[in-house]
This record gives sequence, C-alpha cells and structure tokens, in this order.
Amino acid sequence: MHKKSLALIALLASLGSVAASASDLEVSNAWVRGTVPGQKATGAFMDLKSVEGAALVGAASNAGVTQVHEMTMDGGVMRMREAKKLDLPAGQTVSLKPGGYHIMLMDLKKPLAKGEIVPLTLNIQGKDGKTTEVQVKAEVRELNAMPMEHKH
Ligand SMILES: [Cu+2]
Repeated sequence: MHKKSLALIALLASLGSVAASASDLEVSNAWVRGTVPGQKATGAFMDLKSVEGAALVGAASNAGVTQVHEMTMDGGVMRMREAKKLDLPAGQTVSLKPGGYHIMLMDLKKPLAKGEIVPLTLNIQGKDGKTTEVQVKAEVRELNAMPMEHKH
C-alpha cells in the first residue's frame, strides 16, 4: 500500500503534474549577513508567506553547511538549535530574522561580501505532505546590517 502510493507520486512527479505547490510560497526580503575573513558562520533571513499553508522543513546552499535554526531561551541565555519544521500558516507572513528563526550558514567556504548573491534552496512541505524545492536568491548585506546575537 505504502509502496504503491510512493510509486504513484513518482509517476505524477515525472509527468510534471505536481509542480504547482512551490508557487504557493512567496519569498521576499531575502538577505544574508556579510562576514569578515575567518568568520565561519552567518545567517540568512527572509519573509515567507504561503497561500495554502505549508512548512519549511530544510534548506541547502553551496555557501556551506545549511540548517534551519530556531532561538530558544535556556536559563536566560539565548541559544539556537536546528528546527526540523517551521510551520507557515496560510496567508500569514513568517519572518526569519536576527534573534528568531533563521537559516544558518556554517563552515563557510569563503567570506560573504556585501552585494554578493547567495542562492539558497528551501525545502517546503505542502499541505499534501509533498516536499518541493524553492530557489531563493539572497543578497549579502553589510556585517553590521543587524546584529545576530542578543546581548544580555
Ligand atoms: Cu543559527
């Protein structure tokens, strides 16, 4: 039963008839915080809006190791950890921003200078449970565009 439905999904995908769910997602204001030489990690930020409702379940980039992160308070200290799933409720803008959810770029292959474009791939799970890839081009902004860390 399970195997059969997987085969059907593969067939539909190969026919190109399930390509629509990616266009359900609007991505705006995508940017990456610039880095200085030797800095190995930074964040990517953007606004996401799903018409039908969806979830962000992963991200990828050639810039380095890429993860979706969430910020949590742990005994008064802000920490971040990988988020397996970020819900995107229908019609609501969900902002990835410094101090909140973000896409973490780690083990950077090279510094990211202002004005560069970093291509990102978002893995978006639609209401139907299928995951599609959404391509985003994020512009690198200056290092001090917005502080990433919360200081207490
Ligand atoms: Cu992070």
